[in-house]
Amino acid sequence: MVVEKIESTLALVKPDAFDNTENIITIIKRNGFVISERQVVTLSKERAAQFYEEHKERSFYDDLTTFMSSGPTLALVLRKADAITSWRQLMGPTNSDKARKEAPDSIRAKFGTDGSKNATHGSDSPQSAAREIAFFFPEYQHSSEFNGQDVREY
Ligand code: RTP
Ligand code: MG
Repeated sequence: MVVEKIESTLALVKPDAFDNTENIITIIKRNGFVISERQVVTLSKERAAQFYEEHKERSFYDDLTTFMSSGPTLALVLRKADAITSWRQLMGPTNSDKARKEAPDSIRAKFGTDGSKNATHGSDSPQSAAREIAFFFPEYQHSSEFNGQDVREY
């Protein structure tokens, strides 16, 4: 018997795409993800800086944290087999202008603005997913602790 390992990943709908939340959720569900947590939050500049701490030496860090604290963000935990890679694939390239050329069906192509305001975020590894899920949902129980049946679904 093949047992698929269900993964959890953190997705954000960033402030530039917040008005498109319902469209993005429709795409997420159509692609087989289960939304097991959701929360709307407006990040302070400090909290945005903490979330994107890995980029603190980068030239775009100040612009990024200003943007991320400019309005509401929707935080989601998405679950399915291979969720981390699968969600990044669905988002498309980091730069929304590049996404429109290379992956026109992607979420960043459809809803993003440019190279920094790019509609969505997705964790890039199991370690990032664990840290980022805990950042927004400190009580979250990871999939390995579940048989899948107790998970809430939005
Ligand atoms: P994310 O972390 O938001 O899912 O995006 P990513 O992995 O595709 O890209 P990453 O390299 O982690 O960059 C984080 C976010 O910083 C902004 N950015 N701006 N102006 C620029 O050159 C630039 N480069 C990156 C984007 O909002 C990117 O998603
Ligand atoms: Mg990243």
